Amino acid sequence: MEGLRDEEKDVLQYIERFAREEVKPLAREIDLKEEVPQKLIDRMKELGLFASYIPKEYGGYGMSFSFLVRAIEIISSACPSTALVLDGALTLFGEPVLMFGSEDLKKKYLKRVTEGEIGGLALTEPSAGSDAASIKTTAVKDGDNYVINGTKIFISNGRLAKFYVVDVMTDPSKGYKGISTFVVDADTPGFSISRDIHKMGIRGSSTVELLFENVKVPASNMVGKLNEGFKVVMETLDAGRIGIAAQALGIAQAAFSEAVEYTNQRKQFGQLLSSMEGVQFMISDMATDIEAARLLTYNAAKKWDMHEPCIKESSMAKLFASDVANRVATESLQLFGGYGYTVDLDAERHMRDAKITQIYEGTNQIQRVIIAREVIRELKS
Ligand code: COS
Repeated sequence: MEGLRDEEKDVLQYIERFAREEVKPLAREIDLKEEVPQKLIDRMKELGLFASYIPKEYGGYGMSFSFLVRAIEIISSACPSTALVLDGALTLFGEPVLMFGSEDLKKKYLKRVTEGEIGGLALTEPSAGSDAASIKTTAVKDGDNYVINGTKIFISNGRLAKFYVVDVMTDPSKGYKGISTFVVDADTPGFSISRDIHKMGIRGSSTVELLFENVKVPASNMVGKLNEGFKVVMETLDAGRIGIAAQALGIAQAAFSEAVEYTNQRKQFGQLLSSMEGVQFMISDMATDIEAARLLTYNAAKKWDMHEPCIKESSMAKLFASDVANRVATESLQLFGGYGYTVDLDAERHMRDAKITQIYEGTNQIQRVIIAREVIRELKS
């Protein structure tokens, strides 16, 4: 746990116990019921997790991003849907407000985040996924307010969120240079959840479609400057992608640990699976992949903490860790043989949960575009 403060290391021990004793036993039920129970969210509040990353001047504990990333990894190893509640609240809502919000916005909303009120990010639209700059939701100035109309889709923390950071077009003629970002309260008239979206994995995480019908928000709720909202959301995703890398890492670690334990118990042809060379090769490759993903993820988090440029590192961590999670989840299931394919074990859930990490917060194809652009830019400079 290099690079963490002593108090952060101590808290991580509590989080490990919380994940092992309280979250993991509920993971199957969370998957089946498609809901993270309120009691787990309350426990995360009690443990101070929502306050952890918020600076002390806004009522938080001022812990590092590196700490948060490890907390997300640990909780994801028990249940990635539960981890996503925390991850979304802090990296997708807290971080943009922290980075770009006015002092008033920070005082108003970050305090509420520390108290466990959950936030989300509303960027994606039915026709604007990878091409994030092609959003159609508009915000038109009306006195001291802006009036928002449009639809957002695949919004994580959907039913839990009390407020969202929302990307809108304030000048549609200017492309990404006409995008602005606002905080919108979920109880604002005209704001509604138009449907729940049911998924293959991370099924406990609430994912929704949002409808904005003449939603009036004060101009003072703008996060950052007028028409500079694309930067807000891109930098938010730089942090968010490290969070997803941590989530992928947690899923990979859980799948791997369970499979290795099994190979130490299961005998075929008169010997333990773990003593067979073919199985050992699988174990070695997975262990090496996980270690490499962990190093990339922690390195990106460290750079984020040091306010160093980390667009490339964030995308590399997300790309690699999510691919590792998928490889490891598939190979781990294979080690369980037929048992792995049943719902009696968690192996199949890990495989389903892993898949989204290659898709959300930018598909891995988009991560490759970002990495290539950064590498070429670095070579030119
Ligand atoms: N971090 C910071 N700034 C970034 C950035 C990043 N990761 N990516 C782009 N930018 C900046 C660029 O530097 C540029 O700024 P300037 O105007 O100062 O030059 C501006 O944003 C526009 O960038 P670009 O021309 O590269 O925009 P494109 O429309 O070509 O698209 C990609 C850029 C593909 C990277 C962007 O649309 C993207 O990330 N798509 C994926 C969206 C996504 O992750 N959605 C999932 C949401 S789930 S919450």
